[in-house]
Formats: sequence, structure tokens, C-alpha cells
Amino acid sequence: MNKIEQLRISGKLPSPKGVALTIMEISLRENATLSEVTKVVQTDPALSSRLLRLVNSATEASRPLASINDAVMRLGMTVVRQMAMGFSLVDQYHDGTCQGFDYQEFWSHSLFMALASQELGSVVRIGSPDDLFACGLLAQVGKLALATVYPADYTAILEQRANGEALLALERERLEVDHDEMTAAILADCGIAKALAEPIYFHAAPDHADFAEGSRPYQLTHVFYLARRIADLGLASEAERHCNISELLRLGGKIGLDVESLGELFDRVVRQWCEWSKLLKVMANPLPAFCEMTSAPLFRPEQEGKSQTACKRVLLVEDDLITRTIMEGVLSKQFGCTVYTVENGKDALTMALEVMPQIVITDWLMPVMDGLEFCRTLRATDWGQSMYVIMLTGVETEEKIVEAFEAGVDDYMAKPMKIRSLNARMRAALHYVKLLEAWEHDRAQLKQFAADLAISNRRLEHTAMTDLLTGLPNRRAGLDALTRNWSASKRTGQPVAAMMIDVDCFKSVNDRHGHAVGDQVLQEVARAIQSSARKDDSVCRMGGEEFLLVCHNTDLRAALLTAERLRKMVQALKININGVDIQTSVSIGVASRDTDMEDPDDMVLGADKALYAAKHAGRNRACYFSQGKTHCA
Ligand code: GH3
Ligand code: MG
Repeated sequence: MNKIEQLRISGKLPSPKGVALTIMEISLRENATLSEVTKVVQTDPALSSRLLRLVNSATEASRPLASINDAVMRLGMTVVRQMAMGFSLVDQYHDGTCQGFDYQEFWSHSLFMALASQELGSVVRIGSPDDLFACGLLAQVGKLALATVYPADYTAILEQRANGEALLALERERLEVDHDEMTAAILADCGIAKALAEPIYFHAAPDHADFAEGSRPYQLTHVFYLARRIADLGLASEAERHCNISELLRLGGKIGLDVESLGELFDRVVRQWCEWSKLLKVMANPLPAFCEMTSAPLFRPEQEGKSQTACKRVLLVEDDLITRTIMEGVLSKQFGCTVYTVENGKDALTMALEVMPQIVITDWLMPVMDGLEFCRTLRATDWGQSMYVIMLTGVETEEKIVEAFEAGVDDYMAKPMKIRSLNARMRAALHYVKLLEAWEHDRAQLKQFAADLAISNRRLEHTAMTDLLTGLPNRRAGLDALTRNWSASKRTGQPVAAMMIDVDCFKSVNDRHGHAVGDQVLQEVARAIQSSARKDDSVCRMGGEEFLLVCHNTDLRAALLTAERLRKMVQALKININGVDIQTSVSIGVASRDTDMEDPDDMVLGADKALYAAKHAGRNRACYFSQGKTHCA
């Protein structure tokens, strides 16, 4: 028996109580009815008002529902069960005995993630927003479970301040089970479908899942990950926000959300978070608008500690041993910098190219190449532009200082060098380096963001023109192709023909074998039509079981021959689904561009009339439209 089974049997896993438990029991019965569930919900005013809030938040634009009966009907048995379970856990585990576990913060974050999942669900249209709310709320419930079952051990684990994979490994090592496994077990108990539970399991590290790119589980995993990162931003300290925002922009770009849409979504989630927090008695702090966060200063210089300035590379160019030794000591000990020393401008150039220092401190008067020439040469290179250069000067006349600045230095310092003065200069230099790094980081993020957005736009464009079931171009794309072919035909004088193809008695396939089998039959027919088309022809699914084939440079006679060949091909198709042979046929209406047709719509209309005639004449045949009349062979 595995660890989770043991815990389940011991009754220690967080589980719903009272009304929520009754709802779970009813809803898992086969003969359960919604009105039974409604009656139980009505006995709990808190649950009733929360369900009403949920149902009304998803339909903000339409008339709000006021009756719990309507709300339960709208949400359905599964969502009501999940929400009752989720809310019951929030109420019961507001607080607990695990010292290291912040229960308030946990629910605050979970609620934020629930609302972000719900909003993303309606923007990306990947699942029912209500379902996603429940998933978001419970996405990390395994942590609560570990805190509940092992309060002391989990406190010790949390004290290690591990995150992500490291935390999971620590949990497995000490408790033989990790919070992701616990979450999966609780979601299964809640009756959350596997199609949602699996993406939740992988959501914290989407790259670890091997879902096919673009598939529904893949998209759901990324939506949950983004929802989680949005919640992280909601609870982040002011100093942490900047990193979070850059990543959010990148993730948003991946699913086609630009900065503005992401900002609007975030602000909506924050508003709802504040409202919901009152209903659930969960902590929520007011947050600035998204656009304010993105335009906030990157960091405050006064917050800069030694740790932030550590490991900067400084190139010190000084021929005087004593000055060099003192400065090297200050720079490495006081500022934690890595210091490279050389004695003249020529060696300094070689060293600068090798170690790419962020800061250069150089003496003026030196043998071989002096500081001024070194600085000029440095600034003439691409790689030496952004280094911060401080010049040491023995003579502090205005003329000399101007000369130094003209050579490209950023600052100067008088000799003999004073430690206080060096400290002040270094603070300014480090401030510059920090800003430069933040700017470079942002630029890299924006570049990545723009690239992701471009890819996702191309994907969206493709999706907008493609029929999901058959993979053929959809009606919109088909009509575009029709217009293009029509114009080319007018321009070149070459003929063009259109065929409307409709599966015969398709409704009875659905009725007899079910909709899923009907879908597969449609896919087979689509494949047959596609394979019978020539390279320059365009095929599309017009909708339902109807297809349009536009034949380039084809007259009516040739089109009729093609139609007949296609008809026979479909009739001969052996479609075997789950061991059952299904036979089908198509009726085809053909028309070609005629002198009395004004636009492509006239040609399609002609093909439509011919299709109607083919159906009327008994189906499984091709008829054509010519000179205002339909003809069947
Ligand atoms: P006819 O020979 O006159 O064309 O009869 P029919 O049954 O093919 O036509 P009808 O218009 O009566 O029914 C078409 C059916 O196709 C009804 C609709 O439910 C079904 N249908 C439309 N789109 C899809 C789909 O994507 N998948 C499945 N499985 N069925 C679909
Ligand atoms: Mg049909």
C-alpha cells in the first residue's frame, strides 16, 4: 500500500465536512439530481452566496442570477461539488498546528490563482472558467495536506526555504510523499477529471510534462503556470515585483496576450480577489494597477547592499604599487568586487577585452600608453562603450578635467587617492552598473516577449483559418481562396470551377454510431477530398458535413469528371472504426464561372443548386449547374 493510500485510510487527509460532505456523497451517486443538491446548498447561506458570486462573476455582462436554484443549474453538479469541497477546506483550514506554514498566505495565493485561472480560461477559451476556478483553488492543496498531516516535520522542511524541485525532493526524502502527489490524490477525491488533474500535477514545471505542444493538456498546463505566476505577483513584495512582471509578459506573449490585455486581466483579478477575500475571510492587500507596477522604478539605490554589488569586475590600471595595493584591498574587501590589475594602458586594453570589466579605474600618467589614450581607444571599440571609467588625476585644473571627459571618462578622482572619495565614486559606479544590467535584462526579456508574441500570433492566425476537426482550411479561408481563384480566372481568362460536396444521410451515422464516430467519418471524407484535389485546387470545410472544392484552371467538363471520380472514391472508402465498417457517400454540385455570373458567390450559389438537385435525385451523385439550370446525369 503506498503512502497516500495509508494516509487516506487513516482519515488524516484534508476532507470536506458538513454540507460539503453531503453534497459530495449525493453528487457521486448515480441517480443524483440537481434539485437534491440545491436543497442541501440552500441549508448553507455561506455556500449559497459564494456559488451565486461564482456564477455571476462568469456572466458579468449578462443579467445576474439571484436564485440558488438557477445558480446550481448553471454550474452543474461537478462544479458545485468541487466548489463545496474547496470552500469547505478554506473554512476548516483557516489556521492549523503547522508552525512553519502560513495558512492565510496559502489561501490568499490559492484564491488569487483560482481567479486568475478562471479569467485566463475565459480569455484563452481552453475550458470552463468555473472548472478552472476550482482547479486553481486546489492546485497546491497538497502543501496544506502535508502541513495538516505532518505539522512538525513540515515546519522543519519549510525552514530549509527550498522551492520547486528542491522542496519536492526534500518532502519525498523526509515524508515519502510530495505535495504534488498529495494534490493529485485530493483532486481525485474531489472528482476533478484527469484531463484537468494532470495539467495541475505538472503546472509548476510545465517543461517536465511531455504533452504534445499545442495540445489541450499542454495549453492547460501553461495556463495554470501563468495563473500561478500571476498569483505570485499578487503576493510579491515591492522589490520582487519587477522580476515577476518581466516573466509574466513573456508567458502572456506565449498564449497571445499582449501587455495591455495582460494588464487588464491582472487588474480584473485583483478586484475580484478583494471581493472574494471578504466572502472567504481570506487576507487580500490592495495592489497598484498593473501599469503602475510596470512603470515603477527598477530598484532603489538606498536598498543596495553589499550582496547586490558583489562580484562586479573592476579593472584597475595603476603603475604605482602602493596606490594599486590600497585600492585593490578596498575594492575587493569593502565592495566585494573581483579586481584585475595592470600597470599601463596597453596591457589594460588586452585585459579589458579578456575579462570585460563593468568598471575601469585608470591612472592618467603611465608608461607605454597613458590613461587618456587608453580611454579613447576603449571608447572607440563596440565592447568598451558601456564600461564605467573613472580617471585618477594628479592635476585638478578645469582644462585637464575637460580633456579627460572628452576622452570618454565617466568620472574622475584626485590623487593622492582618499578612501572616502573612492567609496563615493564606487557607489555611483555600481549604481550605473546596476541600472545597465536591469536595462539589458529588460531588453532581453522584451526581445523574447516580442518573439513569443510573433510565434503565438502566427499560431492564432493559423488556428483562425483552420478547421479543428479535419485540419482543412475553414470556411473563411475557403472563401478567401475562392475569391483569389475567381479574380485570377477573370484576369487570365482561364476557367475556374467550384464543387459543393455534402455527406449523404450523415445524421443517421451520428444517430447510429454516436457523435465521436461521426467525427471520425468526417475526418476520413475530408482526407479523401483532399487527396483527390490537385496541387492548385483549394479544399475547405464549409461547416457541418459540407465541403467546398475550388478547381483552378478547370472547365465544367473536367470538373464533372473530377467530381465523379471523387464520388466513387468516397463510396469505396472502407471506414473501420472500433471494428465496425461504415460506408458513406457524398452528393456533389458542380458549377464553373459563366459569363452571366457577376461574382464568386454566384458560382457557389450555382454549385449549391446543383447539390440540392443531386440530393433530390437520390443522393450519391454529381449534378451541375449551367446556363441558369441544374442538370443531373
Ligand atoms: P442529407 O443527405 O440530406 O445531407 O442528410 P444529412 O443527414 O447528411 O443532413 P442533415 O443536415 O439532416 O444533418 C447533418 C448532420 O450533421 C446534423 C449534425 O448534427 C451533423 N454534424 C454537423 N457537424 C458535425 C460534426 O462536426 N461532427 C458530427 N459528428 N456531426 C456533425
Ligand atoms: Mg448531409
